[in-house]
Amino acid sequence: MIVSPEMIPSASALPTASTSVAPIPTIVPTPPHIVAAGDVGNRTLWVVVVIMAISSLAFYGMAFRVPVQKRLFHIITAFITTFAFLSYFAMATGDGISFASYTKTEHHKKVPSIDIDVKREIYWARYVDWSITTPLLLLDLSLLAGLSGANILVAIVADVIMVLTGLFAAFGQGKDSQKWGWYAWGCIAYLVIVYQLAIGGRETVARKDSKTKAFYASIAGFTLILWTIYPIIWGLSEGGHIINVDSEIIAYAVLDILAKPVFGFWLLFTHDSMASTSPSLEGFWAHGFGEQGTLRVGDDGEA
Ligand code: RET
Repeated sequence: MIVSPEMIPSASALPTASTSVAPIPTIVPTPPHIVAAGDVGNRTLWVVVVIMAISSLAFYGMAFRVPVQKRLFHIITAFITTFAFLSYFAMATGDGISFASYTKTEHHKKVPSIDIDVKREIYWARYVDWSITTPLLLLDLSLLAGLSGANILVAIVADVIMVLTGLFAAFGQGKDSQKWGWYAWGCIAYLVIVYQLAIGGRETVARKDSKTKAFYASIAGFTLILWTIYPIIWGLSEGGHIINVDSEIIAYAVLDILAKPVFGFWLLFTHDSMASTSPSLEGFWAHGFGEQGTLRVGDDGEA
């Protein structure tokens, strides 16, 4: 459009600038509400650091008391508590912790409801620990039952999916349905593990001696009951924000002590007492590659 001089309004028609400035309403952003561990939680983390360290030393000690052919369970179990020691050390020192943000609506009777921004501590080191140690725990149980390689692989992959979906759920920034969606995938993966241990494991251990059968039934039963409590605690803490961070730490600490050191001592003492029936691993595990199997530089495979 072309503007002609007649179209410009006279000075009197223009709005006049006023000298008084009206007060500008100030918006003070309310800082987010922080949900973090207190003294009790921190002390609990340190207690578990010590328990995991002592158990690891004990398991390595037990490993050296048996011949290398009988050491597989000892080594796997000692690795489990070593990873747990490192993860608890990370959590107790303040590393391995991050924050997840969410909005909480507070309902009031007389005044309108208000939304509060909340930041809750998420102990991500837990998930790193679980992604390594729960497959190792499954390996212990699978080897005891004599599960096939194919079944072990399915159980371990399902386990890693369960832990990773739990991690995604814990950090989910989106809608609640998204978070519980991740959680649901984790629960489905957990059912795959239960199937492998309860159905597959029971079927294969049935071919073994009665002592091993009875032992597998008790230790796998103990494991399944214990593992089922983890998603419940998750639902009450990281998921539903019903219990505080200290209670979350204590609940996981009790479960972790039962699932790792108590499980480990039970497994290794029983295994050592059944030494005559436990398999002896020769070959690569005990001796490395022998003369015949060793590939030398320069070998071209021709006679
Ligand atoms: C999550 C949330 C997603 C759904 C499910 C879960 C299960 C976790 C379990 C953890 C076990 C941990 C152990 C640690 C040992 O120290 C990830 C909480 C099913 C079963 C045994």
